[in-house]
Amino acid sequence: MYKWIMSAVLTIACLFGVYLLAQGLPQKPHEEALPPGQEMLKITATNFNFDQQEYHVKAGTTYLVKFSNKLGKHGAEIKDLGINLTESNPSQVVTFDKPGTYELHCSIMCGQGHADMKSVVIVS
Ligand SMILES: [Cu+2]
Repeated sequence: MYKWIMSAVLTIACLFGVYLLAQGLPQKPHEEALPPGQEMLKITATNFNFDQQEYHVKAGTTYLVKFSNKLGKHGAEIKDLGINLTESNPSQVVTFDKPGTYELHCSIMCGQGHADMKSVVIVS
């Protein structure tokens, strides 16, 4: 008589299990999925600052440059290297060929602190 309840509960339990599996899994491969020889450079922006004053990268190495906003709406631009990352275009694969110091600045008019929102990327 209550057979349908059992199968309903079972179905819900199965769906929940699949949901948990789907939620838990994607995290890891994302971090590990860099091709061999490629490294990751993460740039995070908050209101009127990047998370580091200086980003250090190795010359001649290819990086997956990843940008994200923690607070506010910003962009990350390095004009000399042709890099312009925003929320809608948050990553780019870049090979830093030439050693040097490159200015990184915000590319989106974000407010009062915009003009001073600068860091440097040091390639050495
Ligand atoms: Cu800005």
